[in-house]
Amino acid sequence: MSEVVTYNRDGSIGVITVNYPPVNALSHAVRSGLLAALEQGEQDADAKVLLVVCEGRTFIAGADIREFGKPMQEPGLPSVINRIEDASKPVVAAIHGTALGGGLEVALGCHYRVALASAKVGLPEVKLGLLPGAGGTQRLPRLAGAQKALEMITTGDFVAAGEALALGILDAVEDGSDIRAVGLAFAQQIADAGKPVRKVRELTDKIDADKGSDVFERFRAGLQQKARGLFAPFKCLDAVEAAFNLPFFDGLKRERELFMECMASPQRAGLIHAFFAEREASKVKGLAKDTPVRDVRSVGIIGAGTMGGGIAMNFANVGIPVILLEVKQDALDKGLAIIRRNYENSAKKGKLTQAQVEERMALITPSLAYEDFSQVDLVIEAVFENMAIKKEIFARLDEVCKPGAILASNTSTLDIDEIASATTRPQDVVGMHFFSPANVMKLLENVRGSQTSDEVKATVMDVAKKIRKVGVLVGNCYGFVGNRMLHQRGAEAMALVNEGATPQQVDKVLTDLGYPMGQFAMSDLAGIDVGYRIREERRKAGENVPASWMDKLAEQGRLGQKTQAGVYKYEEGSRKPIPDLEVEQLIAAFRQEQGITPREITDQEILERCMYVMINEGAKILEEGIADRSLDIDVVWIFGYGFPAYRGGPMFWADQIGLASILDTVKRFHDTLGGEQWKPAALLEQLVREGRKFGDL
Ligand code: 3H9
Repeated sequence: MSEVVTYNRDGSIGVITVNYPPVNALSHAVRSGLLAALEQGEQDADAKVLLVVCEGRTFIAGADIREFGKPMQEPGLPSVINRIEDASKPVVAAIHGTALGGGLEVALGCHYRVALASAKVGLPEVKLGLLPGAGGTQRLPRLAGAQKALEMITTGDFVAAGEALALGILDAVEDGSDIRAVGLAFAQQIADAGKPVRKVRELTDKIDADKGSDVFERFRAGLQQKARGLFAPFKCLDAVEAAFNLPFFDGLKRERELFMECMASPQRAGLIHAFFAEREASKVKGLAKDTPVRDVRSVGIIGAGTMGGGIAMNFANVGIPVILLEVKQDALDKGLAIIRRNYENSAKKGKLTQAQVEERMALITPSLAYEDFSQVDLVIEAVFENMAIKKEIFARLDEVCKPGAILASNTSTLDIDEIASATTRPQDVVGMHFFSPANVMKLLENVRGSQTSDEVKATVMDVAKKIRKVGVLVGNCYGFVGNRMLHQRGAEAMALVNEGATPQQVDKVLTDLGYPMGQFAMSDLAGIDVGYRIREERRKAGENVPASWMDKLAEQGRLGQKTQAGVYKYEEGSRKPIPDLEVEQLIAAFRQEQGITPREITDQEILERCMYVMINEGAKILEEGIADRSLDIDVVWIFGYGFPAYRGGPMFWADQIGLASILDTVKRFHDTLGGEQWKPAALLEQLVREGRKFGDL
């Protein structure tokens, strides 16, 4: 008998227990163990009903993703599930935690399903570029109907046990926490009532009801909008439709074909890389697993602007009290009003109750006095990018904060060590770089200074988890990982416009690649004044930052979306960028002033210049140890800048394109355009020489 799946009997119930931490994924050992245990249960004459239950934190959370890409070992999951469905005695699945993907498919192969009220079920394969490939697309519609099955399978969203019960996916939901006891009691009821095996594949009501309905066409039209550029959601739709047009086993065959198409798609590879990269990023290289983590029970935030307010919401959302500090009462009032408006908007959309809005607001205490920070565990400074002001603030924090408080800056570019030098406790100073809008964007780029202690590094990574962000720890340099690469892309995008491209042409190339918005639409969202201030700071510091037409926009008060005019113009209440003739004229005048004759620029050149300059910079970032691994860079870009997860992140994307061809192009731009940014990174040259990839590092 397999060690990960065991069989034993409890009275008249034959219990099949899966124990394969951390999430009972359906590895080869689990699949063959399930088959063996099932056979044992069938042969056990005293077992009237069989029960499938899991040890640990969850029911089976899916196929074992780590086995993807390796040769498949028999038995395959679809045949294991068919075998369960064909069992001679009723089989009950008892679900706790999350029954996901292949896990839910196993449960659908069982004849009855009971779950704890806290459980969730879902078919999230689409998020990995796949579709449920073990009967999920054929069985779920037979229980939940076309509409709900399509929603669940094309979005991958989970459904709570209560809703799953109402949809017919589950047969019973019980309170409590002991899944084995709940499962045994339910299985006993089935045995006592003498209920027969009930095969989901033989249920026809919902199939007959939705046959020929227009739901598939509606979904297809919706996906053209919502799933632009994605492969798997459309295949999911085709597979579910097959459940309505084909007999069950032909539908299974069709599902298999479509599953294999998804398996072979580069999007699947990108999404699975992104899945593991997100989890790996939380394990900081060189930081011992048992590094102590400080308790963060209260937070002070300096600055109630867009950033500070958004950051405050993150903490209030998870019940951590915040003191929000401003210098002037009206700025404080304005900041709080914006936070309230954001919460009220969520309430209007039904995402929060009014009571929750009030609870969260009550967790945010306004303040005008630094002394109020004397007992907080963490302070995050979120004022604008000015080193002198930040140093003044940190010196003040050093005076008022208790020993052991973590002093963090939300700076997006400035030197953490210089900020830390204003205090007597550089070991407690760290960067915590949130991304705009801070209450929405998932990334938290934590920046270690040269003296930041391990305990502080571990704590800020832990804080990221607590506030449901994806934390990445990076080194200290201008712009860290994200903005340092963005800065190169931005400069290149600006140069392309100087040379003859339009902002909308540049942006379209980037959105065609899969970014949700282009470089210039993003500048408008962040505020043109942000980049302008940074350039001005650098000029003041004596750096040679060339003049730009975007400086002129800022000087004219065209600050982006907030003034309804930036690189684009915006209609009242709309975020849709509209190309603006005035800006075209301003750009034309700038070119003339600079003596530039515009030329035709191809989309391919835009793609290569915007992306390869980032890759080359990414290689330098790795070389310098600012990022520990290429996956850290990928995570920064996916969660902070909307880089399409299905391309796996910029460094993974580069590996797919081939580093040799990227290096050739970088060298060509170095020869023709010049500039430090096009100087090939030594690491890139080395990897090409050795025939290796970023992912091999
Ligand atoms: C599928 O089922 C295909 C079938 O339809 C057809 C087949 C023919 N495999 O997220 P966490 C690891 S596709 C292997 O930090 P949480 C994860 O890497 C699959 N490993 O915990 C991590 O490892 P480590 C459909 C997996 O509590 C550890 O478990 N299923 C898998 O925040 C803990 O994970 C999915 O897409 C896996 N399937 O969240 C579900 N899942 O400790 C994907 C997790 O070494 N998983 N690991 O870093 C999830 O959504 C979350 O992991 C879950 C737990 C909600 C389960």
